[in-house]
Amino acid sequence: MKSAVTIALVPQIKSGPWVFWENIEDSIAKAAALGFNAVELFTASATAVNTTLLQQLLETYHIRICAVGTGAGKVVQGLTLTDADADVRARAIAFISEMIDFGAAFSAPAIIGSMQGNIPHGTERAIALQWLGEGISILANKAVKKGVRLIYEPLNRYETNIFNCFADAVAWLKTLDTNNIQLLADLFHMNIEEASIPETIYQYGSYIGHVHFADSNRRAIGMGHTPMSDIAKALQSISYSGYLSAEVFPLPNSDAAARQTINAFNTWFK
Ligand code: LER
Ligand code: MN
Repeated sequence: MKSAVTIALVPQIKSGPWVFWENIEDSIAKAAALGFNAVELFTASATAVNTTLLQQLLETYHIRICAVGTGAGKVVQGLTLTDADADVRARAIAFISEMIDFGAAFSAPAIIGSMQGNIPHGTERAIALQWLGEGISILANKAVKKGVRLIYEPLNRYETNIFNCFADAVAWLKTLDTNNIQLLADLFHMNIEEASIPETIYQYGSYIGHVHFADSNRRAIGMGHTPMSDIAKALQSISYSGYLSAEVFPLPNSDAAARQTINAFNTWFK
């Protein structure tokens, strides 16, 4: 298993659960100094960061990009894959498609979290799920061509009314004509929605492609009451070999949250 920490470069969402917010070089330097294997980037768009500069930074600091988040498409531009307006859905697909290109240049998958949206008022659930399935299938096929997976993230009930539990997300994924989608196990969302996080990991382990490493209160692991021992055992027992990426609030500050995260990672997984 590999460690990662989030870097958000979108000023409009400064209150979100991301560890580093500074300019990209300082953030990457800090992540590398703490010994993280990778950083997860949250950018305003696919062109927000100069990729040549980014490549140089990754080489200088011997660190990788583990994934790119696409949520700015919703937060900044109001796009989702389930908007009732077909034009907005098409722009959401185009936005994520460009993010797949951006991530794939660094062998990193794109994550569909908040871009899944919500079943709109006045729209039948089956119709909205059809829109979501069409969009995600197009994007999963695009990701195949780029040699990366697509990561879909079940969110808690306060963020989406689509799928909150792994069981429902997996049942729906099986209806799609693609096997290039993996699920994101965000321990914060799972703490709210799953009956048991370890049992869910045992049951759906083969679908897990990424983990958001967050405690029950969305602070760094060890700062809440999530039972990490059983979760670590479950991840080890399914031979999870991907990243545990700290998508947590920068509390009490970014540096302390990052340090707490890497200490927790080393405690449970080294
Ligand atoms: C994104 O990874 C996520 O978990 C959402 O809750 C957006 O904040
Ligand atoms: Mn998450």
